[in-house]
Amino acid sequence: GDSDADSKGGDSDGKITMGFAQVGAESGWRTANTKSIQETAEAEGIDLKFTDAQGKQENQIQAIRSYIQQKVDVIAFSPVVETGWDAVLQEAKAANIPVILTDRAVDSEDTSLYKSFLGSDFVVEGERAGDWLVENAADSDTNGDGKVNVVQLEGTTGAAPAIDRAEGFAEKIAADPTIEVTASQTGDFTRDGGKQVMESFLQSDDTIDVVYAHNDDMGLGAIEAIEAAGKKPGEDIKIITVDAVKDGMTALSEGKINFIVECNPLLGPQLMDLAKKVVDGEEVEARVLTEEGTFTPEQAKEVLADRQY
Ligand code: GYE
Repeated sequence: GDSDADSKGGDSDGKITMGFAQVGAESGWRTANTKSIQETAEAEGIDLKFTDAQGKQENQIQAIRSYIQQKVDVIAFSPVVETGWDAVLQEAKAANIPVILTDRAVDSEDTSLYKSFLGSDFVVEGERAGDWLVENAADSDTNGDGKVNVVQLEGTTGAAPAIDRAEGFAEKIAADPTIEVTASQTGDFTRDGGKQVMESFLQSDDTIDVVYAHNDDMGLGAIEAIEAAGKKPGEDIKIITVDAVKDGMTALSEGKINFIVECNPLLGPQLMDLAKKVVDGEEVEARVLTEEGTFTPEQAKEVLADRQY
């Protein structure tokens, strides 16, 4: 057939080709997310072209441009940061290649640049973390000085989950004037980043009651720093994280983390379903939300054995 027919998923083998530009491999969440996408593509007979941008926006843009050149049927990606996507998304639109955002949002005002955004509501996740702290404020004042001093380990600067998890949390803790975020810095969603930032926080402040980490990995890094400083994570310093990957859930069940807000990485099935529909020209929902909950240590113990990731 001509090149037009070839670009519409109607190639000779009838297979849909998807170009997927992943953020990187920064966390347990990301590893599970990648696995879910690759396994589902395989199971659904979708030809997946996959790139890992190693946390760099310019690498993602380059990958998307190469998918456009290769005339894939659909492009999906998880934008490392929110801003700066309009130009490359215009190029995809001009080439008639539908784009699906997964996991993270972009801040483009022109929503015709993508067909759908599949992922969590990160503001709600931050709110759930904040609600827990407000409910457990008295208990979280570990040094009993009447104040709940919180240090925040932020995700990647400019990333939707970092911006939104900070926002939702701040909104909820505003209800209790004893709770205050005394320091906040990025740990880039990595274990090592969380450990290093926590080490410096501990050196400059011995009144820290609570760590709020934007993901499990940074919380796990903070645990290492807290233990190295001779303190007990979960007791001397309470820890709240987001994700609920296996390593996080294990620490939660051991009482080293006190509360985890779930963020589901298993987006593969919903993503492939959306991809088939947009390639077929079907209308899809502009926003597809994933369902998730929260875990206490007791709940973590119950589900840990069956945790897939
Ligand atoms: O929470 C974090 C990962 O975008 C939801 O990215 C994702 C976040 C996740 O690095 O662990």
